[in-house]
Amino acid sequence: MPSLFDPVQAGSLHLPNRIVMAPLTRNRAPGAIPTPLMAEYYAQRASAGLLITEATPVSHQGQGYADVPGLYGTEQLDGWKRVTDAVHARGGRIVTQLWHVGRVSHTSLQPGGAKPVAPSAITAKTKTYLIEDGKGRFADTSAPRALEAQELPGIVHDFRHAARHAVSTAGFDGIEVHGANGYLLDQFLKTGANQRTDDYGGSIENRARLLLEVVQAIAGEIGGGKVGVRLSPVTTANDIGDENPQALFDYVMRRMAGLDLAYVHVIEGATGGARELPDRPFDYAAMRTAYREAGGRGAWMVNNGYDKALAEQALAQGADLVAFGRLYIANPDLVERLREDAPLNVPDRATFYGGDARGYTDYPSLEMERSA
Ligand code: 8OZ
Repeated sequence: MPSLFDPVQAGSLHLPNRIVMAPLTRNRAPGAIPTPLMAEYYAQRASAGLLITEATPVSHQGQGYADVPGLYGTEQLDGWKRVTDAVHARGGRIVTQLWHVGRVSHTSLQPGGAKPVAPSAITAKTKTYLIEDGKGRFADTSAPRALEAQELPGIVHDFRHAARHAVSTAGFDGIEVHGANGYLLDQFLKTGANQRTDDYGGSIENRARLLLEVVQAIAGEIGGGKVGVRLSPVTTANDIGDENPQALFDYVMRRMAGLDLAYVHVIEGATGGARELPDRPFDYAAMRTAYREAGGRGAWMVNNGYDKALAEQALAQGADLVAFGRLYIANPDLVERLREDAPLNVPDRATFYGGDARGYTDYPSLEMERSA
């Protein structure tokens, strides 16, 4: 049985261990440009088998929160290049998570103050995060407009374009498509947000179409072996839900199987919350079986509330990689701490979103603690 500290191949990514830094929104990129502080933050965590960046909009329209870093402008790409250089200098591997928030946005964050876009004109009962006069606050999302069918190739183009530049200009080792947590691609997937009557709504095949087109386009651009996909079958994050997630995700997995992906990343349960949802049972093993039986060979990455014991259990049950979120906020050397069963620093919620180095790059490593 593999341990967390054994290497694994994920598509074209060779990972020295099975511990992954989950994507974590931190809102520390004013003007959507990655900063030198962000380079330091990711480089501190370079011993992870794989780093996944915070969610990163592929277009201005794809942005839904203040001070998240983008991946569509020259200065943004230059900023990210400093991040990937710093991680590579420390021997790490880093992919970026490509994001379009869809309806989870606010007119003040959209180009020209326009309405956010969505599969259907249904407002998400959720909050977004704005920064005004240097002060952050949560605000209701704005009412969206439904995307016209002829706009969808433009969305696919934005993802493909961002993926190309992520790898060729910004120096990332690959990308992860954010298909989870109630953002645009998840909105198209699920009945709670998608009431379209065209080829992108109604049946499971239609609702999965945009996600599959995006992943296929990116795989064609940079090679499937550099592409991961994040999914959250039963989360209620950002007011999302589906009438029949098992059938939906079994179908998505069978279709993904042919794309030779690096990995599939599954958030089990409610994002950042309960792993078991009694009112929404879901068989993750069946989802993985659907993928494997259709020939899918990507690494299987699990996420949500894992500790070392639960992670080892997941590996024993067939997972290949485990992504840790909150533990990585507070423990830059999480790999070493888990290896030694050393005490873990506790993350400070007050500094999760926005701010400066405090609660970001000032969590100590074991080495720092021992030499203090
Ligand atoms: C927390 C705050 C803002 C965004 C996600 C990108 O849930 C996010 C996110 C998380 O996937």
